Amino acid sequence: MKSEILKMLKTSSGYLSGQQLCEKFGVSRTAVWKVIRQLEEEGYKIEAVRNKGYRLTGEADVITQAELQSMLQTRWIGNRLEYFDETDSTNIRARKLAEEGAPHGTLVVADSQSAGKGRRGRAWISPKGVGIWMSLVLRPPIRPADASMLTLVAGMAVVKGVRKSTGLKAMIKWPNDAILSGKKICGILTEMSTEEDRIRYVITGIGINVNVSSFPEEIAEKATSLKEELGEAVKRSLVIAAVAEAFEEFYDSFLKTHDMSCLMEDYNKALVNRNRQVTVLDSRGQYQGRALGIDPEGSLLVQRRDGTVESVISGEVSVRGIYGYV
Ligand code: BTX
Repeated sequence: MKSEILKMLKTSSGYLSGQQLCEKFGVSRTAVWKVIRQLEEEGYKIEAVRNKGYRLTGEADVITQAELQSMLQTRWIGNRLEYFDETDSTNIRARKLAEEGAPHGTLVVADSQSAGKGRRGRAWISPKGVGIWMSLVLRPPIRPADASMLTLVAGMAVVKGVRKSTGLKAMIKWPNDAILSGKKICGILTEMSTEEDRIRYVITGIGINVNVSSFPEEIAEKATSLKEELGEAVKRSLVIAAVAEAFEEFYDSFLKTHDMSCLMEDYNKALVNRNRQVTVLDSRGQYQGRALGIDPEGSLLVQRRDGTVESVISGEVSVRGIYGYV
């Protein structure tokens, strides 16, 4: 009922009468009033006028379950939706839910994380009320070896969603960052659970700095937010909805071939590393070359000075000029 009332408040041009709401939902005036109170507590500004009813005044940057349900236009992402004011990590929450049988497309969103995770045990800074910290439970019918490409699918979704909701020309830094002005706005963490040679589930965690206005000193040089780049605050639920819609579109294309063949061209257009000098750090050591783009398997092709082309599957790839690397 809460998300329905919210939807009605958002779409109605005038006042919504309390009486009409009572009749529509078959509840008492007090029950309606309680829902309005809850929405106000969550941050919505609602004007109540006697004999007229309720009206939303002004935008609120809220990402609660009711808000997201009123915004999402997806087919399967968010059919189950879990929202936390605060949690340790949405990836941890999503993993728990997946273990308990949560369906494909379950979306976990938090307003803040106390133990946001990056790759290899690194921390992801996730302050309250200013970012998108979310994770998707996926149950893809693919081989475990192909799951790392879901990070690339998510990267494309973030870039498209950010462009659509803000107009900012976000770019992808292979394999798991999205950047603006050479600084990181988003990190993606994909984790999976397998059984023999089968995927039980994949968790794709996405962190986007939306209205973050200051970062700790150690990342201040290499991190930025949509608000910093745009010069004004951005409504997080809009970005979440746009990213989720784009994810569904790209995921469908990915599933047609179980690889990046259908997406490769668009991916490479959004790839900030393309045609730039990169330094590859992998288990064999370090070398330099020019990034050519990804191949259908999602590997980054890097041309060495002697002309040979390496296919980089994993490992740290640093890009000259990005995040201040030299
Ligand atoms: P990563 O290992 O590539 O990047 C982590 C590094 O990025 C950190 O060591 C730090 O230098 C830098 N960093 C930390 N916080 C931020 C930030 N807010 N903005 C920019 N740079 C930062 C990237 O790992 C994967 C991050 C995934 C985060 C999402 S949030 C929702 C989900 N839940 C969860 O616990 N993780 C994912």
